[in-house]
Amino acid sequence: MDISLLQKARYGYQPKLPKSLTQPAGDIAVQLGEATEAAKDREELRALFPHSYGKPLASFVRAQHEDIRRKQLTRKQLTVGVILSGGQAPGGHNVIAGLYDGLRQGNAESALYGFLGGPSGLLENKRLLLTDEIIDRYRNTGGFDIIGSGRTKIETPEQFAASLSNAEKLGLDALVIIGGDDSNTNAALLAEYFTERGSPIQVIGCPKTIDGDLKNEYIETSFGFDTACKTYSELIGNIERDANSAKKYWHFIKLMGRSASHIALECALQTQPNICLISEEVAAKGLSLAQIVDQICASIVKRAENQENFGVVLIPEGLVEFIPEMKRLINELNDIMAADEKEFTGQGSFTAQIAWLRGKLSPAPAETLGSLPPDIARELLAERDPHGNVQVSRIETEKLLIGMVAKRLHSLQREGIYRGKFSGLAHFFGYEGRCAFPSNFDADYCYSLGFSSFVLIASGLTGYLSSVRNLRARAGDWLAGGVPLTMMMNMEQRQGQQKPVIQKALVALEGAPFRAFDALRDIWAGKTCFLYPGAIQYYGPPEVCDQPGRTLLLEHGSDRLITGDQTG
Ligand code: FBP
Repeated sequence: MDISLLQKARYGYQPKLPKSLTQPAGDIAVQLGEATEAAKDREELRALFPHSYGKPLASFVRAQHEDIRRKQLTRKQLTVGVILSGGQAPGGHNVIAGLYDGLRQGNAESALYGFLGGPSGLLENKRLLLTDEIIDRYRNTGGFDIIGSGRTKIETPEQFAASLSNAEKLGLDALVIIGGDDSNTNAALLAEYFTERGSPIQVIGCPKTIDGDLKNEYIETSFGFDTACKTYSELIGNIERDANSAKKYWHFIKLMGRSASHIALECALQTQPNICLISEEVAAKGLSLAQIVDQICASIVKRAENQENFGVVLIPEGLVEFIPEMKRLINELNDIMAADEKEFTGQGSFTAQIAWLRGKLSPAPAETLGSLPPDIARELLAERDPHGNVQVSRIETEKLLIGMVAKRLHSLQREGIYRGKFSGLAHFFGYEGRCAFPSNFDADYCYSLGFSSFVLIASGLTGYLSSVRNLRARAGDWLAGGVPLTMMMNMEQRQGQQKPVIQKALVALEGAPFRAFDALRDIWAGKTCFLYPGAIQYYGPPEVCDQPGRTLLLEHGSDRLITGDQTG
C-alpha cells in the first residue's frame, strides 16, 4: 500500500505521556477523592443512576507518593472492546493505540476488540481483533478508518440487552466508548445498566469532538478540536492572504461546530478576520438576521471608504439555531414534522410541503419561513439526524448572508452611504479538518487518554470519563485520571421528554477567549490585521509544534505553552 512520506514519518513519532503514566503499569497508583455531585438536578440523577451516581474523582499518581489510597494495578489478562462514535476527530487512532499499548504493557495476553462502524458494531456483534500489525498502521494518523464510526444511539431496552449480551459473549471485561456528549451519555447509561444487571463489565468514555463543546472543570478540551481549528486556521489564513492580494472579494466562511461557536472563536483568535459571528452572543443579545446583516455591512462600508473592497467573515455552523426568529421557526418545524411525519412527507412537492407547514405554523415563524430563499427553506426541512437535531452542516448560512448583505448594500448604495464594490464568495470548512494528521498536541493528548482508559479499567472503575488535565503545561506534567460521568450530567428536554444528558459547553461570553476577541474585534472590522498561522508543524521547536490553541491557553490563564521543568 502506498503511504505518504509524512505518514511514514509519523509512524515513528512516540506520543508523550504524563509522568504518572510512564511508570511500569504495576507502579501506577490511583488516588480516589471525595464522593461527587452533579452541578444540577441531583435528586433526579441519583434516582436514575442508583449504582453509579456520586462516585469519587480518580487521579493517577506515582506509586511512591504518600497519603494516597494505593491500589496496585493488576497484571490480570483483560479483554476490552472499543467503539468510535459520532463524527471523526483527529487523534482517535491514538486513543486506541494508547489503550492497546497500556493493555499489552499490563499483560501481553490482553486483547482489544474494535467494534465496527460505531455503536451498531456492538449491537450487531461486528468486531475486529486488533493486533500489533493493525495498530502500527494507524499510529499518529487522522481518521477513524481503523474500525469506522457511526451515529447509532443505544436507547431501546432491546438495544441495551443486545449490548450486554454481545459484550458477555465476547468475554469483555470492559468497553471503551470514544465519543462526544451524546455518546458519553450513552456510556453512562450502559455503565448503570451493566451494574444493575449484576454484570462486572466496566464502561469508560473518552472525550471526543472537534466541536470543543465537551468540556468542564475536569475536561479541559475534547480531542480533535486542536487539530481541526489549526487546519481551518491555516486555510482561513491562506484565504486572507489571497483576499489581501487580489483586493476584490469578501469571503464568507462557515465553520463546523454543530451548535457551540468554539471553533469559530478559536479560528478568529488565530487569524484575526474582519468579522467573526458568535452564535452565543447573537442569542444573548437577541439579534435578528437583519441586525446581523447590518453589522456585517457596517464593516464593508467602513472598509470601502479606504478602498478595501475585500474581507473575511467567519460564521459558526450553528448560527441559525441561535437567531431568535430562526430558533422559533426550527422548534416549531421540529414539533410539527415529528408529530405528523407521514402527512408531511406525503405532500407531493416542496411547494406543497411549504404551504402545508405555513398553515400549521404560528404567524411569526410562518412569515420567517416565507421570507427565506427556497434553497435555505429546503435545507431546514431536510431529514433530522438520529438525535433529532437539524443537520446544521447542510444549511448554507454563508450563502444566505451573502445574498442578504448584497441586497442591503444595494439599498445603502442608493442612499449614497456605500460607494464600494461587493463580490461575495462562500466557503464551508468542516470535513477538511476532521481527519487531518493529529497535531502533536492531539497525538499526545489522545494517546494519554487511551492509556488512561486502560488504567481506569485496570483499577476496576466503571462509569468514568478518561481525563487528562493541566494541558497548558508540557505533556510530562499533565495530570491523568477519571471523572465520574454522572458528575457532568443534568436533565434536559429531548424529543418531548426530560432526559439525563451530559451538558454541552457553549462559548461563555464572560470567559477569557471571548473577552480577548471582544477587545480587538472592532479594530479587525475596519483595518486589515490578518494573521497567517500556516500549516500545522509536526517537527521543530516545541513552541511551534506542541503549542495548544489559544482557547485552551486563555481559559487556563496563560498565553503560551509552559515550557519549564518537566522533571519534578
Ligand atoms: P460529533 O459531535 O459527533 O463529534 O460531530 C461533530 C460534527 O463534525 C459537527 O461539527 C457537524 O455538525 C456534524 O458532526 C456533521 O455530522 P456528519 O458527520 O453526520 O455529517
